[in-house]
Amino acid sequence: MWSILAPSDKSQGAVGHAGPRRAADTARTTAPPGAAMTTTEDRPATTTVRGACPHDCPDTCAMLVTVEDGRATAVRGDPEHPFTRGALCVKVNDYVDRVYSPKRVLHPLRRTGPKGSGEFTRVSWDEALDEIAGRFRESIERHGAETVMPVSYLGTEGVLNGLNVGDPFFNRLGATVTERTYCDSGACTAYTMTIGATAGVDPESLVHSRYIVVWACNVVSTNLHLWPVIAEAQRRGAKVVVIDPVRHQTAARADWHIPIRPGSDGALALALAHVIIGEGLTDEAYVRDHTVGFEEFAERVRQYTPEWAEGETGIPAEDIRTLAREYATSQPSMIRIGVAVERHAGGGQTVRTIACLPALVGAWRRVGGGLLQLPLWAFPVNWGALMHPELITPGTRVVNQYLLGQALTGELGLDPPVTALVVYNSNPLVVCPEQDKVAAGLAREDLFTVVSDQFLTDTARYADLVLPATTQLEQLDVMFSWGHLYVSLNTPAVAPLGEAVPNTELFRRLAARMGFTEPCFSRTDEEMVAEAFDWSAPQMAGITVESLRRTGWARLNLPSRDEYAPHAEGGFPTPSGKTELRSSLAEQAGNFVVPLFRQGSTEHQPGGTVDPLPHHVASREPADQRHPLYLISPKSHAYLNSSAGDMPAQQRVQGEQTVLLHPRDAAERGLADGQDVRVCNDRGSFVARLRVTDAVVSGVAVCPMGTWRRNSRAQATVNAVTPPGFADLGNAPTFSDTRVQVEPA
Ligand SMILES: Nc1nc2c(c(=O)[nH]1)N[C@H]1C(S)=C(S)[C@@H](COP(=O)(O)OP(=O)(O)OC[C@H]3O[C@@H](n4cnc5c(=O)[nH]c(N)nc54)[C@H](O)[C@@H]3O)O[C@H]1N2
Ligand SMILES: Nc1nc2c(c(=O)[nH]1)N[C@H]1C(S)=C(S)[C@@H](COP(=O)(O)OP(=O)(O)OC[C@H]3O[C@@H](n4cnc5c(=O)[nH]c(N)nc54)[C@H](O)[C@@H]3O)O[C@H]1N2
Ligand code: SF4
Ligand SMILES: [Mo]
Repeated sequence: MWSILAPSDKSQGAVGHAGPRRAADTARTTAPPGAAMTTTEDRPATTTVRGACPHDCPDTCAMLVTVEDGRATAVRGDPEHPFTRGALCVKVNDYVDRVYSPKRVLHPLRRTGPKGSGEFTRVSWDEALDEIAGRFRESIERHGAETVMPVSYLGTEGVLNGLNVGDPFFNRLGATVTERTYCDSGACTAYTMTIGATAGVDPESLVHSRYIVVWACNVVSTNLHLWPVIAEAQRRGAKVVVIDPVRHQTAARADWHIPIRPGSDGALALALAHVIIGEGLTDEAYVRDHTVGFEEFAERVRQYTPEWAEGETGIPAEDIRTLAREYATSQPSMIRIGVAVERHAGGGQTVRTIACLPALVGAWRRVGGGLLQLPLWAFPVNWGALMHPELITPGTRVVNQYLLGQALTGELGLDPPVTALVVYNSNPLVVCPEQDKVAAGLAREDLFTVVSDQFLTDTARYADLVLPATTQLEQLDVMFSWGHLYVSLNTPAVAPLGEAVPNTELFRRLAARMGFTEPCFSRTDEEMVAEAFDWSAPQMAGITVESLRRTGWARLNLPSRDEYAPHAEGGFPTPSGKTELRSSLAEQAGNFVVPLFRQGSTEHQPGGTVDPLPHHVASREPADQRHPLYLISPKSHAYLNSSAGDMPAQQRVQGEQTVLLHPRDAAERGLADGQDVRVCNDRGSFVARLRVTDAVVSGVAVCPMGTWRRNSRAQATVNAVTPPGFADLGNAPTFSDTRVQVEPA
């Protein structure tokens, strides 16, 4: 039954337990001494090169790449890395097949057929760059530079080639600034308001937790290498609770699965606070010393009774009381939030409320207690040197790329309109809501579209020019992690295939063609590595580029997982230095997007008033007779977002696009397991294979995201029905605030 979200895959269970750890970095040296970072010459016939998985995944695995006579022949997880523990996942353990896939784009391509047809002819880099520069200049002359819009996300997560690699170029050009809030933006705003942009706990310290609440996260699929840590805690006696509308393979391994109605987590969190305070389960000293606003907070949550929350969540009031009591009294207790909690109208307040809970019960006091979400903030990344926000022309408009469909079809009323689009590190036709609008926009004859990718994605098929991008084995990069505390250096294992270039090189070439002379446009990759982090920060003590060249990775210089309790004595990076149950930032600044997702000044921040106390926000899309079912679209097990969605091995594991329904909902509609169904609402529809299972809460349809349109039955995937609205904080998406009907196809 659990194979529904984890189809027939044995490899995912292969992560072992940490073996003995070697202290000496030199014990891990495999690259020949003196091997240059960027050249692949002068290596013996068979070598092992140290790399790091490039994916937007919390695990950031340390990879060992076997290279024979200049060709990569295998990748494997580094057995010495305490988090990777020698195993990659089903998405990556055949990465070599991705690198050498016959589907790779290896040369610049110019469109010859209609947009979307996928008909292209090979052109030279010179021709491609000339055409881009010429078309940009034409468009800019006619409409002004804001007519150019970049779209990028986290196809690769490396500091060099990832989220910000194109920012200096587009800032200097004067292009529309895009806000990138797909993932965790609502949570980051909520944390900033509540506990500050803290790195939170060390994920490895969860072995010391006595109570672990996995709240909307399918760890075994999406954060695989955390599972052995949780399982170890479980063996040591911790209770593991999963709060999720789906009894997936992570829920199946928990001690207690609490099924919940999508979008109602805020109600649950408020009721937990109600019980904790009402029953006197708070850690009074911690609350007194390390929180602000307790009295008002207590007054606020008085109205949110478990009985009320039962109506919202579908969880029996008595279970809510039990959860509150156990969570408060089993110290140290830990909450691991997944992205799904932020993906509805009240997602921001939901995370705000959850972030208050550890302080109420004093969970931060001990190693293994607190909240786990984004250890990324522990890395001293030099964001400014990456983005160069000072190159933005003041007043330049900001458009959220979540609204791409509306931006391209004119619905947003942009003046000037977008007439030139550059996509890299992203596949918006699959990952963006309002898929039909995105497709209609991309089909515009007057839109000049450039896509840089490794593959001819659904989006790339609409491009006028496709530019070939290297894979991680062909490029230098340095990596932070949002799931552990190790920095890693990815040394290129092989020379770039064909004429593929790293994103860094792509933007050097574009900048040169546009005549940009600022020093940041001629930085080499090695120079960018040197700028990527503040190497003199205390966390980096003992770590240098040189040492990473030898070791591949290193733990940040922080206390060990057995000692690290970052907020035992408070010290939250909020204005008051405390957990702000009543948020001064919410009161003063209103709503905002953190700089990671939106570069530049505070201009055009969403703003508005935000109640400084946590509160309940109802779903935006209420049920109606035509669309009575909630739809959620969690991550696929075998794809990484849409990456690998066209790879045969992963397709075999994932199977075709599927929608899950509870037997009652299927029966009501006369639908049978295995039949093709249409999932629809007023925004669009898609066709999927029906799986009838009581693993999902009744009233909910579940369709994993990541399938490509062209590999689906009706050329449409789950984002054909998802809405464009923002959640209450951080302009987070509202993928989960979606209602649909399911009917025979
Ligand atoms: N295999 C795989 N791993 C991945 C990725 C991938 O695409 N595939 N993507 C990576 C990325 S970019 C990210 S952001 C992370 C995300 O990883 P997760 O945080 O795990 O995110 P999701 O898979 O979206 O959702 C997790 C769970 O939330 C549940 N859920 C949905 N709506 C609700 C709700 O309203 N309330 C509650 N309580 N639960 C709900 C879903 O059923 C699902 O089990 O995974 C990363 N890892
Ligand atoms: N319905 C629904 N929609 C979602 C989500 C959901 O849960 N449900 N999740 C959202 C989340 S959390 C996220 S993070 C986003 C993810 O959105 P994206 O980051 O856009 O994810 P991918 O679809 O994997 O697209 C990445 C693309 O970058 C390409 N790529 C990889 N490496 C490189 C490189 O080095 N250079 C270049 N030029 N290209 C490269 C890959 O081949 C791939 O086509 O999707 C969001 N969309
Ligand atoms: S996708 Fe995640 S789990 Fe898989 S190899 Fe990469 S970092 Fe590790
Ligand atoms: Mo994400």
